[in-house]
Amino acid sequence: MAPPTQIETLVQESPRVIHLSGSPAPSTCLDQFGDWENFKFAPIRESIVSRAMTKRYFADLDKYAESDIVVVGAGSAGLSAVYVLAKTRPDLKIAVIEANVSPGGGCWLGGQLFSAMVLRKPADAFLNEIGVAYDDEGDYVVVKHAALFMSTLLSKVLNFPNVKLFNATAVEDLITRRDPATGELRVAGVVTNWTLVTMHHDDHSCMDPNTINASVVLSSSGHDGPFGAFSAKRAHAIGGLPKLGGMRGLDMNTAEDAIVKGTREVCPGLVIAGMEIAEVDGSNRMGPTFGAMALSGVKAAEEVLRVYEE
Ligand code: 48N
Repeated sequence: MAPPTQIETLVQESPRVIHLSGSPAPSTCLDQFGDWENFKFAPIRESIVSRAMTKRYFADLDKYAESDIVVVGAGSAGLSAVYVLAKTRPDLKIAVIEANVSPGGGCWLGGQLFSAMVLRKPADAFLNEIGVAYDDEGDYVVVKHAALFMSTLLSKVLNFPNVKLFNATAVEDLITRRDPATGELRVAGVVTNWTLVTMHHDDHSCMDPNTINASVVLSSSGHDGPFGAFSAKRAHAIGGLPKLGGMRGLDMNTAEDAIVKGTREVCPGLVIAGMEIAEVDGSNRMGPTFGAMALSGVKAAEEVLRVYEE
């Protein structure tokens, strides 16, 4: 009879998780598992799970009802800004409102459903900051999968104690104030509702919204999707923004510089970043390159703090 192979010997001696290489896996938190016959979860009652969720959610709603900063849209520009803001000012309360159940916007794929994601230099600096590996191709870098960038950025942002993400929640209006002396309109927060409610105001009776007051609103709601460029369009509609330029055709070299340089406070209390600023300025679009989103977020954070500290 043939002698037992190295793997068979190892399994007999230590029935733990064995790596494909045949060497015993290093001890991990998972070493406790193995006797699945006698496996059993700790006991629970359903109401305990319900209370664990609702207690926390409503405590957050209460805490962030007065936020220092509200960010509309958890795409690449918005989340890059939140990362810089939360790291720079851990004392500020930052509420992120995202209409989709899944945050990340258009940044889960590189372009036309391809995986790899291109960022032109110097946006590689942001990848170095958050610790995302890439191939260096000279004037640009390539992240092997856009989801690696977005999942890393999301993980960093969600780990900040002063950030709260309200996803599946839409901003459906802006809170505004008029300067008593000048009559100038100032944005002072956002009006929110569950996204599914927002999408059914036309076919259901009145379903009133909730509100979040904030010193500064940063809107990075993108250029497409059901709510694209939301704050720019709403600010224009209520007289806070004199005109909308409308996004122009694709020109990578022109677009990315314009988006980063155009990121700014467009009316008192409202900073706009990412592709949404293309709708304000009539900038070109850049298509499948994301460096401008990351650096628009970096600049937006500076703009937001300038406005906050005024
Ligand atoms: O990813 P997006 O759409 O927006 P940005 O500006 O962060 O990144 C844009 C980028 O992905 C591109 O479009 C690339 C570079 N292509 C350019 C081109 O030429 O095609 O994220 C916006 C997020 C989304 O997740 C939306 O769901 C969300 O904002 N959103 C809202 N969330 C809450 N309330 C709203 N009213 C709302 N509107 C949009």
